[in-house]
Amino acid sequence: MRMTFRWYGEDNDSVSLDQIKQIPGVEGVVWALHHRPAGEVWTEEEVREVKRQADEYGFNLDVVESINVHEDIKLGKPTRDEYIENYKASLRNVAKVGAKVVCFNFMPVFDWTRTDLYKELEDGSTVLFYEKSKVDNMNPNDLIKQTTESEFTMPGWEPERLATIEESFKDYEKVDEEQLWKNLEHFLNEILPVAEEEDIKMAIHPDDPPWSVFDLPRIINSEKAIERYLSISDSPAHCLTLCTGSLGANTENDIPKIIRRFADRVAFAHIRNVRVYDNGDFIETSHRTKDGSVPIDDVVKAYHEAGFDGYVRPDHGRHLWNENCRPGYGLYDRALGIMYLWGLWDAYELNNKKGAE
Ligand code: DNO
Repeated sequence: MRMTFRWYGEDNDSVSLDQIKQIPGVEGVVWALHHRPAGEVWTEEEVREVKRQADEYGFNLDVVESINVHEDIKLGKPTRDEYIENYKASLRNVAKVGAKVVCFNFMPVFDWTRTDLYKELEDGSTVLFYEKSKVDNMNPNDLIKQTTESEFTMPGWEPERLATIEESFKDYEKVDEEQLWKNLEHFLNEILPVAEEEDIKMAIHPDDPPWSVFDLPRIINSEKAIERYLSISDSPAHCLTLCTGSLGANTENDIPKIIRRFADRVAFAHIRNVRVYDNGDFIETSHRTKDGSVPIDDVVKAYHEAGFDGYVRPDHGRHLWNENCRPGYGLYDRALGIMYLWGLWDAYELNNKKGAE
């Protein structure tokens, strides 16, 4: 497993590259041009600038998260063609600085959704929280207001996208799940040949949470959905970002089983834990198995058994020790998460070695 750490870029993150450098075993930063709205081309000049910054610390730029897909592509509007061409141009440019994996998602309008960004846990740390009944009864505009109040812009909650929210909701009245699958397939048929040429794996991120919010269709949310997704193409560029926290919010998703089944198509692993309550609420906890509902020890075991040599990152963490950081993306808990993942991995390695002796 190749360890990475998400970094939002110079002047856009509370965590610096020299801090990341001190976390054991991190080879690369997971990056993006966060200032570029979905649909625009990422220019060669801009991506080369990120490369220059990462080079100073010896980090690779193998993983991009995300090049966001313009809403018109998800909606299948005639204007999608231009945005698809721009997406191809961005793929060609990120390949120039060594990108090997591009994470993306196909969630209508909203990316990940939470009702509370600073819910206090028993230990005094704060975390991201999803209260199901609240979302079920909430006006989307209130959720937007609350999510974007933070001093940091939230990935997937960019102002340009949210400015056209009412129009988007109207457009989606005509797009059901089947239509969304069709629009996704069209996008993939266009993009995968370019990705293949550039030696890039396109790794779709599952829906977070893995169910419909505000009656918008969501389709990448279960083992069955992943099976359908992967059957769309045999291209080596057609891959997954397997996010344990997103899929894990539905306890019917047996994540170690999903990994054991599809490990060879996982290009990028997001590993984090969530504690799911009987009423459907969930809270993000520390990475440790005992602290949540996802068996992170078995998740790592499944990757280890598969000889996984793809990219991994610790995902969201708690906000600890009064850290002022982007919600879910502080330094401390993600660093602790990495050490937990290495601890498990090394123990499974040792176990194998002992077994072979
Ligand atoms: C949230 C992230 C998501 C993810 C995108 C991938 O913290 O996991 O925003 O980056 O869904 O496209």
